[in-house]
Amino acid sequence: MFQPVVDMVEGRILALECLARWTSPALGSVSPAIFIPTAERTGLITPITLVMLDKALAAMRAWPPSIRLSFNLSSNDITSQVAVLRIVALLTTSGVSPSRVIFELTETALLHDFGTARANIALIKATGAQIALDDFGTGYSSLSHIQNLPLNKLKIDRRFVVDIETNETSRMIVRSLVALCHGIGVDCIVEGVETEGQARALGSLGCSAVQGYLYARPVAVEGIPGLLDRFA
Ligand code: G
Ligand code: G
Ligand code: NA
Ligand code: MN
Repeated sequence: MFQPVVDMVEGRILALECLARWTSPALGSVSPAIFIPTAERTGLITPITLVMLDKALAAMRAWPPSIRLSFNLSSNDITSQVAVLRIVALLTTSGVSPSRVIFELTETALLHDFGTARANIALIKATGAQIALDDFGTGYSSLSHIQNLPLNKLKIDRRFVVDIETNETSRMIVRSLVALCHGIGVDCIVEGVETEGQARALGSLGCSAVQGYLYARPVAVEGIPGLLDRFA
């Protein structure tokens, strides 16, 4: 599935984030919160990553060139040089410009082996692709990651959006992260925007790049033309 990241000021799609979904013949629809960790434990995540990336890069050929692909990598992917070299090979042979691709990493993904992850991030960035730090503010959020990684984007976790209209602490956290991103030249994206009230509050804090059910739920490949029409 694909869910847009939108510029809420300009009302246009900046990127489509690829999200894994699995319908099992035996179990029906299984949440990625279940099958992604299972695939990570069993060594199946990298084959899944590679199949999904191949499909997503193929789907991108039908998108306007201004729309990027945002793609989640798991800890196992980013800490394996073999996996990253395969990712780079797909990127450089896909026929789409690697500069249109953003790889989303979480901080937990970096913790296991930061040195290897950093070297692999350099391999990915050498293709022209971009790096986003996902779910910032959850888990092991560390300013040293912002200091020590060549980030292009920071995605602020939805936990700060839920109560942004009523909780001054959430507002100040978002305001500070927006200022930090602005100061260091990193694009800031706020996740989980569900209501007009939240969007207004975020707008007043200087946020424009957002993602959430207010703008669009994840859609299947077949739904992308309709989505593009809606934002045209
Ligand atoms: O799509 P949803 O919010 O249900 O995803 C649940 C979790 O699974 C999120 O943390 C999301 O980042 C993760 N996830 C979804 N798709 C992928 C994927 O293709 N690869 C990896 N590694 N994680 C994914
Ligand atoms: O970990 P990551 O940020 O990649 O997870 C993205 C997940 O968040 C997707 O599975 C998507 O379904 C979910 N999501 C996207 N927008 C919203 C939203 O507005 N509210 C909530 N609760 N979840 C969202
Ligand atoms: Na993500
Ligand atoms: Mn996220």
